[in-house]
Amino acid sequence: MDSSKPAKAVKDVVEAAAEKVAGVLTPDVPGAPGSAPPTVEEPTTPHDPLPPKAEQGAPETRTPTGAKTDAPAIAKGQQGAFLTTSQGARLRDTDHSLKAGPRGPILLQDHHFREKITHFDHERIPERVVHARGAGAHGLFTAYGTAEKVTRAGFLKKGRETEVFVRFSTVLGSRGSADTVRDTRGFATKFYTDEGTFDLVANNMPVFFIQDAIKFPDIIHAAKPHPDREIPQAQSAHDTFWDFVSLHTEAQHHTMWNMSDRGIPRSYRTMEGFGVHTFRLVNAADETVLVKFHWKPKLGVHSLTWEEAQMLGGIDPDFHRRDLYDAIEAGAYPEWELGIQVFPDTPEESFAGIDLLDPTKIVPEELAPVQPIGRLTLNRTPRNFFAETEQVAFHLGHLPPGIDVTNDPLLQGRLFSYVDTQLTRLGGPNFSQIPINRPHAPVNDMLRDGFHQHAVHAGVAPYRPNSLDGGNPFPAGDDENAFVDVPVTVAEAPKVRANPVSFDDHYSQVRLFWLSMSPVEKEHIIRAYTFELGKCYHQAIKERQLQSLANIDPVLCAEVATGLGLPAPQPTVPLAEVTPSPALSQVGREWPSDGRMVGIVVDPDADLDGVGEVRRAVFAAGMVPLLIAPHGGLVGDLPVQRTFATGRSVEFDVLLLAAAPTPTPDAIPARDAKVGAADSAAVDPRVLLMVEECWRHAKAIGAWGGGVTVLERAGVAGTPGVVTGDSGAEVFTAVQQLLAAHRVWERFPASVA
Ligand code: HDE
Repeated sequence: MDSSKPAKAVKDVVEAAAEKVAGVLTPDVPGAPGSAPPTVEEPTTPHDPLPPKAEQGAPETRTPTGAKTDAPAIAKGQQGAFLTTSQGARLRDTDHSLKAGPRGPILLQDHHFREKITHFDHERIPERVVHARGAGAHGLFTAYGTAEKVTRAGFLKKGRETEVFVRFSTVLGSRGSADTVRDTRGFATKFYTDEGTFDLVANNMPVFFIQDAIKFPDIIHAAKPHPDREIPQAQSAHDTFWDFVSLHTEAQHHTMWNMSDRGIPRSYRTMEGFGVHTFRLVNAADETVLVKFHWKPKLGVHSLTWEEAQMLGGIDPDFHRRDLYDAIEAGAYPEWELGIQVFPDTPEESFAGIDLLDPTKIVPEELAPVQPIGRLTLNRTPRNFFAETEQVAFHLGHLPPGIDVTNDPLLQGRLFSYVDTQLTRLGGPNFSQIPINRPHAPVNDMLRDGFHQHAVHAGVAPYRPNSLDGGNPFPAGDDENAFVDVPVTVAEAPKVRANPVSFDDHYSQVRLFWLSMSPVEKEHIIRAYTFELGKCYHQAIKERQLQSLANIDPVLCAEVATGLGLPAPQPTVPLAEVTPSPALSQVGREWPSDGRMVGIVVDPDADLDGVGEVRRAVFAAGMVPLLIAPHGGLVGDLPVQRTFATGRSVEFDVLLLAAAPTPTPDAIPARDAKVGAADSAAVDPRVLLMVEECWRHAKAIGAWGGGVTVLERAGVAGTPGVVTGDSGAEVFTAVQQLLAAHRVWERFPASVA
């Protein structure tokens, strides 16, 4: 290769690769669009629509009243080989409007033009007022039967399988915002049970900013972009957010969770989920217990580093949804166990001194263990994002017999809000008839008409009592599995706008969370507060928040104050005596590594047999190998997924180096911003950058053969979590063991205890 003439050299390489590749290369890693590889020429022979991709699901074909139909799911979208109008008339041409001559104006009579443009003009619906950015997937919930004693809900009986749809989301950003911002994540699950739909509308954090739903517009207005400039998008690092949470100190607990690594999850697959509120379960004997719902991910709880999250915002703003869909496509089905913490249903509605109606408090798992009651597996991606993920409508009032609500004032307000919001977002009261929302239980309500009515109701008497429709529908009797409104006694009390006194403690559990963190997690929290407050303009707001930090912990406060260049205040309330909860920490254990991304740097001089072997081992371990090479196409017989120009370290969980590629002709500053001015005589600077970033982000790195030279050039050889070996297989095994701990934390000894 003549590197003195880069443009020509690149052309030669590309032509040689293209010749070799023609007709051979089909993607063997997840993510390629379409269910069949396209031809270069435009297909012109009419045929039926292609089948969906193998891993794609869709809502079951049910009628608006919940009955199963035999219609093939694909026919719900489109059918037949020919282009038609919305009324099914075949069309000859959709590329030219009907005009008065080739140079004349469009005729009003062009009904195809008008239909096409009018429909397009109305394609958008309002995004969700919160949780606008989300990604959904279909799956299956299998009950263990362990909850049978405490609830009569049929879907929780041993061995029952229930179809589900789950939507994960961020809270603050608009629909097109980045996935990896620091924020709370939504984790909403629709269980299509045969006794009525159950929606568990959860978050990845177990507490909330406010104790009363009437404050929801306040916290959201404070956290969303400023109303004048509409910045910043999808983040809490701004004055109005910190203004509110520092004045409204019941928000401090949730804020600490956001500042912790939980605010930047590695993946939806590595998030816990929490119902937040306490619910009431009722069994067949009408006995009740209070419970909190938890989702526990099979892969453990893991997060990004802050720098990774920021880089991903630019390099792959769809990182979390891509990760979810790629994992399902690769067969690494995401799994969670559903668990409950169970508390006696006493008149005080408290446990171990913790008020169970206060949504700013947790009950540590060490005091009330989470008891597993079933397993969720996500195994199908949506076929159509809008129809499924956008149109799904969750509501806390979607409850089957056996699950009831409590008087948590946040939960009570949510019971109103979730139907109300769909009326605008989904254009009317019939949103439960949209395919993704159709129940899988027989529906016989007396709701009629309204925009977008899909049911064709029979009869003349949608009222009760009636005799004209033979009395139908009938109320279910005691033995006919009706929903139970548990007749809870409400204590005699004046009608007031006030909270219980027990809600007044705003700091003790924040301290509990802080003291439960490992040193490295504490450092991340300090850095997050320092960054976020550092982005605020007003000193009064920083000082006010420092006062809250002083009431939580003096070390935390002092470290953040130093970063802000402000004095650390003294606490205004006594520091709480608390027992840490080790279950809150994310580090220190080992987890499976399914669906992780393994980047492998290769070039034509690499040990390609060894690389082929490693690729097979990575696939066999349920992970995805991505070959990173000087150019696209093939290296040897191996297909390349990333080039030095397109790949970036943040896409990979571990990096393997099988070669020390010399700078390729496109490694010139004018072409590639990643090149920089580094001395890149020996190794391509973009490969060095990849190694440096992986090292900084505490990722495992492995090398064999020529790859060992890269480690030496990057100055990381022999450091913790950097392994070398005689063969790719040996190196991959060692790296896989490191991956079990998620990151090589010992690379960064923490400075706080
Ligand atoms: Fe929500 N929330 N929320 N929320 N929430 C919505 O409903 C609301 C709260 C949560 O993927 C909205 O359909 C109020 C807690 C998730 O479609 C809206 C209050 C928790 C999602 C609404 C809360 C959540 C929403 C907006 C304070 C965790 C996304 C669009 C009392 C337990 C669901 C919509 C999806 C969505 C209201 C607080 C979780 C406006 C009034 C606490 C996961 O109705």
